[in-house]
Amino acid sequence: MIIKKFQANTETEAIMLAREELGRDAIVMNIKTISPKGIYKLFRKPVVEITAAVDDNINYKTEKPKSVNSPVQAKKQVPGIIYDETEDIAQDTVKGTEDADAAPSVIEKKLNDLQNLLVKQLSEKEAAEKSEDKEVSNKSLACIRLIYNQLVDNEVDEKYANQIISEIEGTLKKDASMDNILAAVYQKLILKLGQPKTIELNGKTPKFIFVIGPTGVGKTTTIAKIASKFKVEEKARVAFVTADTYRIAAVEQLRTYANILGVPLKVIYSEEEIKQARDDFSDYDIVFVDTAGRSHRNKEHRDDVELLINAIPREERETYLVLSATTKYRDLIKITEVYKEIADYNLIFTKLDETSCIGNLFNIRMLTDAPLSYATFGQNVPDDIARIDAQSIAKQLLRGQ
Ligand SMILES: Nc1nc2c(ncn2[C@@H]2O[C@H](COP(=O)(O)OP(=O)(O)OP(=O)(O)O)[C@@H](O)[C@H]2O)c(=O)[nH]1
Ligand SMILES: [Mg+2]
Repeated sequence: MIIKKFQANTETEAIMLAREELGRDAIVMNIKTISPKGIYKLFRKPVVEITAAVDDNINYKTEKPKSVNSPVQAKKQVPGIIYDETEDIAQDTVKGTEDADAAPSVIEKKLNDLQNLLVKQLSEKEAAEKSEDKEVSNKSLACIRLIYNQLVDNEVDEKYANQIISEIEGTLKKDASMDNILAAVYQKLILKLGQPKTIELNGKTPKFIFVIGPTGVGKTTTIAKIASKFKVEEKARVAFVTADTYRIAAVEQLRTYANILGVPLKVIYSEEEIKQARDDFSDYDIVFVDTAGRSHRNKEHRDDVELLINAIPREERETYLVLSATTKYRDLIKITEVYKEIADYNLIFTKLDETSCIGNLFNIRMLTDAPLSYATFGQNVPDDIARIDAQSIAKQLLRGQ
């Protein structure tokens, strides 16, 4: 007798697999659903497992020639079989039966006894294995669930939370403790957040810093904060350019900051004028270019910004996309897509003081692969700004509200 287990997504598929290999006479001895264990519960669906058997001695006794597809040979050819080798158990018993007419009932009875015995043995063995690793995996799984929920509570996209969990899976021991799992997730988060990219004055100067982004997110205020640090702490020669000529108030806002800091300001209306500004400010270390916040859906505006950025050679400029941490995730996705067409950017997040959920910082970093740079957390110029610290973001993502 050959007894085998077959796994498939549905019972019908599993039976088809069994018949394919063992022939149409195969009988199904047991059917059960196997739920993935431990960490796999998060990612894999349950499968149906059937135990099927066929009595190859009946074939032997009736002297049917074994074809290429006979059960024994087919077994060696069909891949994907999970369980094997509890075969030929009934061979001796069946061989000893001389009377051909009596054979079916005797064989049937003995087979039934054997089937029952085997099914019992198999299920006892499985139950023992199950209870053994259940204790361990369930404990670790509970920790993973907790951390996963924490990330999602902090608005990390489920897609990315799942990605992190599946990536640490291979590195964890079967009986990993909460501390082990937390440490693995924390490290993964830090790696994914990456090294922050901030403005450095070590290349060719003047460096043009383009600040782009939607309306009212804090572009102008952020320029004032960063510029102030360079002017005061690094004693750098700083200049301002504004292309935000759509509103008088916008120019006046930057002029106010320029006056306070004692830096020159140029208002430009065209691509030619920014090229002129590049010549005029050739003695400066850093030139901040403020742009108008218009709807990212406005194509004409996007084209204007793109022309301005491209007027400055690539190696002389950096672009920073300013996003508010309070903006809805779905809108942030659209905004980042639109600006990706304009330039390669680094990410600045503002208004962190207005939200306790910073999952979007992580989500947008994952989505765009753009480096994170600064975060702002209040209206005070120049104090409420800092370079993004991956460790502190990772800690916040793992912390409860
Ligand atoms: N709470 C809070 N408010 C901020 C922050 N950054 C800027 N703001 C405020 O947001 C408002 C808009 O800031 P702006 O700097 O004018 O924004 P903008 O992106 O230049 O706006 P437009 O030029 O009109 O597109 C102001 O009231 C700022 O004080 C921040 O980190 N936290
Ligand atoms: Mg502005």
